[in-house]
Amino acid sequence: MGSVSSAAGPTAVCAEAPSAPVMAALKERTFIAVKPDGVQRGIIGEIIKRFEQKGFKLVGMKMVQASEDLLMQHYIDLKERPFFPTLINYMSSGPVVAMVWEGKGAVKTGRVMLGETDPAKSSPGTIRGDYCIDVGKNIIHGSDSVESANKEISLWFKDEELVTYTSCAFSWLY
Ligand code: IDP
Ligand code: MG
Repeated sequence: MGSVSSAAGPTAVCAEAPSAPVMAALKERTFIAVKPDGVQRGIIGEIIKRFEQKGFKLVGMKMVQASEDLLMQHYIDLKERPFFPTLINYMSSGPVVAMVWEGKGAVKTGRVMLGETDPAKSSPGTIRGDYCIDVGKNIIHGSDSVESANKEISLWFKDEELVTYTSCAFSWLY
């Protein structure tokens, strides 16, 4: 008979507690938002499902009718682009679902899960590849670097809106 893992997790494989830098890497956070078209088209649940099933941990979530001011700060790097006014109008056209997901490589893997900015260039199996057609209605936002994730999280969430807890799946994921 081989060894049997307990319901609490495969402790025999993970006898030592991870070092502080390893733990920090497992707590990387990304800002994900279901855009107004994703909300209106009923794709919120599918997006949450994909991040949950991947193994990322949800540490913050709320519905927001974003102000123009918030959106202009969020997209400040794009303010000179010709589509900027349309983008602000699109993003303020209805509520968005703002979320923070945590886990190893959450930023980079999150972007892979989203697909390309242009849904037409996004592979099937990605969120944009599966659920939308047009670059101006691409249903989801995801941070493009750890630095922008930190900026976006602090723009959209107060510290007390983010929770700290241990997921029972942790030792089965890492
Ligand atoms: P990203 O969302 O994949 O990071 P960005 O280049 O940061 O892409 O652009 C932000 C958002 O601006 C896009 O998700 C999309 O909604 C919109 N956008 C980008 N390029 C265009 C365009 O050429 N026409 C219209 N909207 C665009
Ligand atoms: Mg971007």
